[in-house]
Amino acid sequence: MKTLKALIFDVDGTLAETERDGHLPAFNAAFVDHALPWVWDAELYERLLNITGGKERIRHYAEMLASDLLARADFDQRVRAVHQSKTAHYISRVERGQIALRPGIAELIRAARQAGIRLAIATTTAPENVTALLAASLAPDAPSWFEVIGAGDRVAAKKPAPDIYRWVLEQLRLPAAACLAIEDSENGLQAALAAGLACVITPGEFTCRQTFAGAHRVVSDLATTSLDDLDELLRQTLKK
Ligand code: XBP
Ligand code: MG
Repeated sequence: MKTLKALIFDVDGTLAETERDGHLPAFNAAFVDHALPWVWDAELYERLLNITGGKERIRHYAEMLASDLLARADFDQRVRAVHQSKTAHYISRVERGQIALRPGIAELIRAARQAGIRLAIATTTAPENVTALLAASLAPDAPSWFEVIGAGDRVAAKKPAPDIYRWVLEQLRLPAAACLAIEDSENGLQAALAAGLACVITPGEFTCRQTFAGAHRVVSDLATTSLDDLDELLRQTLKK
């Protein structure tokens, strides 16, 4: 009898290197669409990722470097418009098959389904980005494999706040002790821990320089992690 009843996956950086292959180029394409003289490179973007949420990230950048734009009465409306363009560019890249799942992700998800382990998503990205990625990179009906998809503006306080994980647990009607979170970042780890969840970290290209104090396991990827490994990890965690 497994202790583990549900796996709760983060999306960006965890399921796939979506920041490198999707969001960053999509932001830059949206800036061109909106005649903004901005170009985010990988070094800057790694820093900007400390701000979760694409709209919040654009606002933060404007607060740092574009006070003229910030002062405009229609600033919030412009941020939403830029973010909508960015989301369209991101989904277009996903649908063109430009984003592959990280090692072990598809196998673990399929094994969980076969074992009756429930699946959920807890992410900061927009929900349409999640369903597009799952359908394009896993299976056309993959979004339906996830009982709960907690995404984007579902909660006001984004990671590292625990709100999205707490919402997902409420929807699952499960205690944190029966679940395991899988994340790639310090923000995601803090959100999961604050929600009472054990958390496995698989650092990605933009988060491998972060520290993950409190993580229950840190592995480069999930290629050699089985469902039984995760069930045993949760059991050991609960004994402490
Ligand atoms: C990472 C994020 C998101 C993405 C961009 O989410 O912070 O904001 O960078 O997506 P995750 P949006 O919790 O999956 O790691 O522009 O849709 O916010
Ligand atoms: Mg992430």
